[in-house]
Amino acid sequence: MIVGIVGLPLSGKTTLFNALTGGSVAVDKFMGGKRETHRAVVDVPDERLERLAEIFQPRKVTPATVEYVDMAPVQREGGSRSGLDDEFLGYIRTLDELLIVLRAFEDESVPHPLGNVDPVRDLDELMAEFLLSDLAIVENRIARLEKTAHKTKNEEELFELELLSRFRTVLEENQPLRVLELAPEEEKVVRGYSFLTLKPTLIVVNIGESDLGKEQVWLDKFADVATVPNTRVTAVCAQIEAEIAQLEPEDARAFLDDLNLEEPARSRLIRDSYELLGLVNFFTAGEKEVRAWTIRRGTRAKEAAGAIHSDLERGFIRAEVVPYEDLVRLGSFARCREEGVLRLEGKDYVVQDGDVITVRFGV
Ligand SMILES: Nc1nc2c(ncn2[C@@H]2O[C@H](COP(=O)(O)OP(=O)(O)OP(=O)(O)O)[C@@H](O)[C@H]2O)c(=O)[nH]1
Ligand SMILES: [Mg+2]
Repeated sequence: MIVGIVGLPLSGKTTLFNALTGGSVAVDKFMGGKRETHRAVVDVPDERLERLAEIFQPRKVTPATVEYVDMAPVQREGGSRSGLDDEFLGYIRTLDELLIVLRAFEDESVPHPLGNVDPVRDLDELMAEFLLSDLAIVENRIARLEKTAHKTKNEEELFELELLSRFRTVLEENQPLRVLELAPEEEKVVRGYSFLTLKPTLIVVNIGESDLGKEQVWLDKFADVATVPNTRVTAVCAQIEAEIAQLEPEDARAFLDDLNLEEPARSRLIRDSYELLGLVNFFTAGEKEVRAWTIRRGTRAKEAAGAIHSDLERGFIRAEVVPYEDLVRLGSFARCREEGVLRLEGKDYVVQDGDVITVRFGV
């Protein structure tokens, strides 16, 4: 699962990338415009995994991960409304989620591409680009379908045409496609188009050091956006977070205390971006390893077993399932069996978030 960090030039993308990944990619005030990107795989903090590790004392603990990509800035070629570079947009379309960085910090030594600091306007600018790009795809496809669908009366094509017409209306009203809550069969029809405004979106307002504690003032400006489905808005100071990410744990604690912060925003941001992906975690637990596995919501037991190993899917017999809460409350699989909370499930069982699963299989 890949989360792309996108934003206008010099909004703090690389700084935030460093904060999230604990890395130290050089930030350079004059780097704007470079195409290359950085990427890193990051562990998703999960308290449940820690609790399971306390019980099983495994040799190894393996959390779920998410990958972050630090993107080149969004900027229009020659400042025209002609839209963005196709290659750049094509790449953004392959991402699973967008993390949009908006500059809210003041710093005279860092120029702003639009002249002054105004994160609400910057979000409008970015959304306008993404909306136009989606609209172009929708209109192209509608034009093609209109030529054929009415003649052939092909039901699938008519269904898609009707759906895309609704998309066009939404985009023309300047709304992201996320406002539509799609039924699974609708989602399936349009998945291949990878619409930008349909992707889960985490908006990060990058505030200045002096605005720490005044996050809500900034967040209030984005109250409307925050109500859009599959959208979250949060405020952090990327610069400080990047500095904290470089510290040893004790130093980081002291630093946070100094600033009256409870936890680094890093953990929260990673969790937010992970949750927005709409995925489900199940666990395997034993003396050897306690591990989190990532599957899509609605995945059935046999296929979920395949996430662990293809042999487990092929030779799937049944799954022994205990909800995480019960296992932590009772302290062992044996006690769960005695109490009747350990269930045997067949291949079609829909795996739930937090299930601890032992797969029985034979090959
Ligand atoms: N004061 C302050 N400066 C920041 C903050 N975040 C980033 N900066 C500074 O802004 C400049 C640009 O930061 P980058 O992280 O390189 O921004 P970027 O979006 O990756 O820039 P490009 O990739 O060139 O578009 C650097 O000088 C950073 O030190 C912040 O929260 N506060
Ligand atoms: Mg950068």
